[in-house]
Amino acid sequence: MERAKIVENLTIIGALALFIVIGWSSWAVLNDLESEKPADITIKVIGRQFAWTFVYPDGTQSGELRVKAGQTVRLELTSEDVIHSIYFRDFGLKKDVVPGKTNVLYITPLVPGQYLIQCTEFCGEGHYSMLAWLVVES
Ligand SMILES: [Cu+2]
Repeated sequence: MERAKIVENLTIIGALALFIVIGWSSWAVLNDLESEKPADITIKVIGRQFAWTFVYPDGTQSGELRVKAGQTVRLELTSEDVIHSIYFRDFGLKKDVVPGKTNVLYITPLVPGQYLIQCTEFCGEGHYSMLAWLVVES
């Protein structure tokens, strides 16, 4: 076999191996993100133009998400109107909030403080104002 053909075959095999490694590791991360996990508290999150509402297990509602540091929080995300997307910038977490569907997102904030929650799906004229705070208490 001539040298060019050997290089060509090695390139194809190398690229294929690289795609398999990237695909496998991506699948593992995605599977971990999407799987059900034990949580300390479940909070319902309702998105609507142009505000977030957080509903706690005792039925109280708030415009801010208040949790304890170290708690694993299961967020059940629904929308009352259009598609929104909740984004915890400081945690690098984002999930679509879709009408008629319940998406789940887990967060475990460890450091007390205030963190911005944003909508990152253009949802209308007031999209820019669809902000809330995650308050992590010690
Ligand atoms: Cu929105």
